[in-house]
Amino acid sequence: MTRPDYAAAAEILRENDRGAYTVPTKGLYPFQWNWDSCLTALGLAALDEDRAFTEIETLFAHQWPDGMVPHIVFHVDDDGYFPGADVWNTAPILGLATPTSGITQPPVAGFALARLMQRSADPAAFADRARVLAGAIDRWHDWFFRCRDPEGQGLVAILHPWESGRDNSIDWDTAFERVPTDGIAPYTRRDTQHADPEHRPTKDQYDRYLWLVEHFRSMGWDNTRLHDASPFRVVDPGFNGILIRSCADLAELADRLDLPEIAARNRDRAARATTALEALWDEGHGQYLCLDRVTGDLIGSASVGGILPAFATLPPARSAALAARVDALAGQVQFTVPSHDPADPRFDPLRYWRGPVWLIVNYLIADGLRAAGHESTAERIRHDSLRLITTGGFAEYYGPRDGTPCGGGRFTWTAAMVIEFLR
Ligand code: 9WN
Repeated sequence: MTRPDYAAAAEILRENDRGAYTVPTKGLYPFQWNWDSCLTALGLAALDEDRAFTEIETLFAHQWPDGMVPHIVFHVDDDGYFPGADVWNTAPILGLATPTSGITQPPVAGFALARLMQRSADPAAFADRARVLAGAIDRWHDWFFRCRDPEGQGLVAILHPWESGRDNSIDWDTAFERVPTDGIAPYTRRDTQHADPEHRPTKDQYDRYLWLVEHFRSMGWDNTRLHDASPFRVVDPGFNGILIRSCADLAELADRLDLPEIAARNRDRAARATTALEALWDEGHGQYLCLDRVTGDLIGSASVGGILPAFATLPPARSAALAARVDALAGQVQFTVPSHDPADPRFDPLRYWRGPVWLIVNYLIADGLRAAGHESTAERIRHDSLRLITTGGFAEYYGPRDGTPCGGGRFTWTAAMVIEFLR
């Protein structure tokens, strides 16, 4: 891989920079997204460390009073995206100065902040800012276990597919059948005007996404009530794996920043969740599965969400099995890691999270596998990721069979991951 790709990636980051935050891509996503920003900060750091910290600080400036960090911050008016600020209606209900969405996203911030500090040329210069952010991330982690694990089972639930970041994964299909669609306000989608509708979620899925938003809104976005009131409550191993890694990384960083209480709390959260994660392991699939918290059943859907826990520190036998799983998938596609098992008849190679490859997910899996000693699998993922850029440019996601670029173009976090892969 040659330097021009690095230069092209840097150009995309600059192009999507709105001063104190970046947009995922022009047109399709005109606001700030939570996990996009945190992962983008890693790429930004290679260009301008100060700007990288600002990216995360801007997101956390919109943390809710209860500790949640929303999945979208609507910094500007733009009707190019649906559902916009008026649909969520959080600002009037909660008295927020800037409107946000009312749900959250995968908590990569703890990991991202720790990595920024590890890599910093001058960590002492950023220590004060890191301390403030560590406190805010600790409050977010506390929110997760208070509001999304009210019975103290050790793992947190998502209440909306958008929270997982893997919006239309096959993982949600069965649980989604419980979500009604009656009574939702008429609406016009915008995503299908920017991207190929065949590569996006269906209308039926959008109706259910909207029903959940309207349901939570009708309850005043009161997170002390939403968990038990949601017909969709799923424990996603990928989401929890990310949370475990962020708790563990935040704990280590807090030690270095002389914040012993934050360190102890997050070490404890990571340990408890790692133990609880074991209940999601499925020997038959050779990976983790989602758990439907309403029925108590594991969901028989072999998605990349069940491989993503490789990002966290796992018992060695689990990491080894996940590496073997990626190697086995590599035999079925041209580009790893498909977001769903191609052997499943529901696999859909170009439809968003039902088959395509996403570079951010590749990065997280490769990072964890490398740390666990599975160098060759990690290297294969890195190699495939960079080949996708060469053949398809900086797309939002790609077909795993032939590398077809899909969704939005000139995509920020794809560019950030390329910068990371080229380090
Ligand atoms: C809803 C911004 C986001 C990503 C998600 C991805 C997609 C939004 C959408 O885009 O979701 O949040 O409207 O489709 O699934 O992971 O954060 O890039």
